[in-house]
Amino acid sequence: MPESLDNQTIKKQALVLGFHKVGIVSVLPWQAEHQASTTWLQRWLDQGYHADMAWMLDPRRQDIRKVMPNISSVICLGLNYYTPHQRPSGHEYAKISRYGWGRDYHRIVGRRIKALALWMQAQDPEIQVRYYTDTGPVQDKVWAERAGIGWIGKHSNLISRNYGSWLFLGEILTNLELEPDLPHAQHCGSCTRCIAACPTDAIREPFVVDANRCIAYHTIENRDAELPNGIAENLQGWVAGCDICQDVCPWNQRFAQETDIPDFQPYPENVAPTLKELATLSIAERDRRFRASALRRIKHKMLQRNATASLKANIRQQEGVTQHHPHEPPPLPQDGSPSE
Ligand code: B12
Ligand code: SF4
Ligand code: SF4
Repeated sequence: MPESLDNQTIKKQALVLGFHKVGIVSVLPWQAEHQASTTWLQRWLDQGYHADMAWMLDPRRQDIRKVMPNISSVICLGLNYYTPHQRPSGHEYAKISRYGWGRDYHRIVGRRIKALALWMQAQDPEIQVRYYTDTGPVQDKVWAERAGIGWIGKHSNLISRNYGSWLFLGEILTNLELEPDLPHAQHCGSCTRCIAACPTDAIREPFVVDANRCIAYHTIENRDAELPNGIAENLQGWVAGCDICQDVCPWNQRFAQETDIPDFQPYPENVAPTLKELATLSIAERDRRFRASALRRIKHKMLQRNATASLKANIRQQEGVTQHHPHEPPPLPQDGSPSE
């Protein structure tokens, strides 16, 4: 197994390529803890929390050696995508989540990961690599937490001390032997803001999101002609993903920093589109607006469905028919809140 590159040299190169976070996990010698997260994954699957995402059942997700049998290390990478634009607050506006505001992160992160992987191989042809960003049967967040990039918060997203949770994640699996970093400690403490703020009670318990109840799942993945009632009534204007649990997180409120990657700046029409215009958007217009965007994954009919459902929910609310999700304003965290 090659040992030609070390931890620090790889990290330096990752930073040169523009990554904001990098950390390394060694899976040698193989230990049970490398599979520990699969207990949670299996439990999540057993409860049906994956909804219609059958691809989540891929057994390789449970054991990284099935993805790369001669794996020695996982190089985890993060790219900050936060931009300080704020959405307007009127009911007439459609909300697009931040991950979809700019160019498709699969391309932007993928291009950089590929560059790092090719650079590694150029240093030593014995080095083998496989790389992913949301694209493989690999648990991106779990490996990133072990690599010390951040911790998995109670909303189940990975939070870093420097950028909050506005980080896209990816990783390089390699046969290269590398010195590992320490896993990141938890810093949610007794805070439960994200759980209290979720309008559909999708965070069933700390760290566990049921996709069947999650607005992000229904607006991005659900291809049915209609959204279930409990979701449609509580969309709050979201038409593409949902950022509510991240927006309320104190780590994001205090530590988000503007990204230096121009590709993540929002397309001008993505921050404040109206529900009406998206509900009636033509296919040609949708293709023009979302060119090279991650939102292309949301089919034209789905986008129209989401916007129409939000419009209808607004009308019902004005008529006083809808039962709002009853929750008190989220409590301020007592401990575990960011103190630096
Ligand atoms: C499936 C999926 C979804 C599904 C399910 C969400 C989910 N929480 O799993 C849906 C469609 C709902 C979704 C939504 C979103 N997603 Co998504 N999604 C994924 C995907 C493909 C797999 C995640 C996964 O393995 N889920 C399975 C469950 C079991 O895992 P988990 O929630 O991660 O839970 C683990 C831990 O919480 C832990 N755990 C569970 N319980 C407990 C209890 C204790 C005590 C402890 C210590 C640990 C623990 O173990 C679990 C299993 O390993 C990843 C990409 C990838 N390949 O990893 C992107 C990914 C997670 N998504 C991402 C994003 C950006 C989003 C959205 C923010 C997009 C948006 N704005 O709408 C939302 C966030 C919604 C939310 N609150 O989770 C990013 C997250 C980046 C980050 N900083 O964390 C990822 C990593 C893609 C990427 N490469 O950047 N997503
Ligand atoms: S993304 Fe929205 S619906 Fe899903 S868990 Fe977070 S707040 Fe709830
Ligand atoms: S809102 Fe609070 S509990 Fe939720 S992820 Fe952020 S710090 Fe953790």
